[in-house]
Amino acid sequence: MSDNVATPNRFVTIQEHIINEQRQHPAATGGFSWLLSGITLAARIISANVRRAGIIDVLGDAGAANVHGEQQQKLDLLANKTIELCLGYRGNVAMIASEELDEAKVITRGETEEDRKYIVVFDPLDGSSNIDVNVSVGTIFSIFQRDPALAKKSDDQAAEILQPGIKQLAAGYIVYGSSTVLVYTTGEGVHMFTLDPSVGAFILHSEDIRMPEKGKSYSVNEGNANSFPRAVQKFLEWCKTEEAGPYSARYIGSLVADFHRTLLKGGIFLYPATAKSPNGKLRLLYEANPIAFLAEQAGGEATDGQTRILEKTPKSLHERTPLFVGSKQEMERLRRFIRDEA
Ligand code: P6P
Repeated sequence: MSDNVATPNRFVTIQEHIINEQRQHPAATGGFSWLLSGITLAARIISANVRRAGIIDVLGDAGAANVHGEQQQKLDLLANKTIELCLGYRGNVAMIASEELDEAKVITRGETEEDRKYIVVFDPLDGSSNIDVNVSVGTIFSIFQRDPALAKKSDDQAAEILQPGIKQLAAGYIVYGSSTVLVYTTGEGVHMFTLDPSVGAFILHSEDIRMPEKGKSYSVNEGNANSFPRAVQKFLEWCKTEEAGPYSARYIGSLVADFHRTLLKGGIFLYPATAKSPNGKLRLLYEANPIAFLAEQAGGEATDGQTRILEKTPKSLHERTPLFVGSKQEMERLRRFIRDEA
């Protein structure tokens, strides 16, 4: 081609990336890729609404509270419905669970097991209370295969959903920030895409992201510090010493945004048990688990202070957990303070 002809940069869309990943698994039927494309469609719709929140009537309270007693935002319900519809159209998702739904929901009554193969759990719009002040928010998702053996043990249809995080087939998040970025893993590394709104496609930004072994910041709501476990208080005091750096404090108050920074820059995010949330505030199934899967795939770690997050088996859909996630060096340092306090 002559030199003076502009050639578009070679870009890879998320659909192409997912298909390429699928080709690594000869047994893959394409149904999983089809499901992931349902999530990327929902992400584009939610992004369009988040970006116009001040213009269209989607700001503010929806006038109802969720199962956790939290005031639902209009965008929470819009995001929830969008994901439910986009997954329903895929025809292979048996059940969903969401922060905004009290109970698990059957969305496909297909005839064959292939029709009803997957379970998707998600937080449709994490950090939504920040929307009104234009702070980044996000969607977090996690995909499992159904486990009929669990269903047989209980008449609760949600039993199949209560699987440990190590069973996740895929996990990811979309952060609606200065740009809309989707990060996902299927267990083959962590990959990041940026939404190009001019063409409505997620374009590959980085493949196989590695979390730095050590970072320069810690991320925690220090307003709760007086009720943190003593070991956590000592760790944070250490972070402020010349010996440690000191570390910078960075806290946005949206899990997805705070974790996205930790994934790319390293460091540590902490949401410990507090007086107000004695079991931690974050939910195991659709917040801690997907974040932990991504962190470990990128070379980081995630625990509840004692146990690896991915090895915890949920006892209920909306179970909460303390969450410590980040670079190996900070996680090891925290572990030493916890061991010394034991
Ligand atoms: P706090 C948002 O409400 C959220 O669920 C997470 O996104 C975030 O990490 C956490 O709560 C913030 O909680 O108590 O610091 O406001």
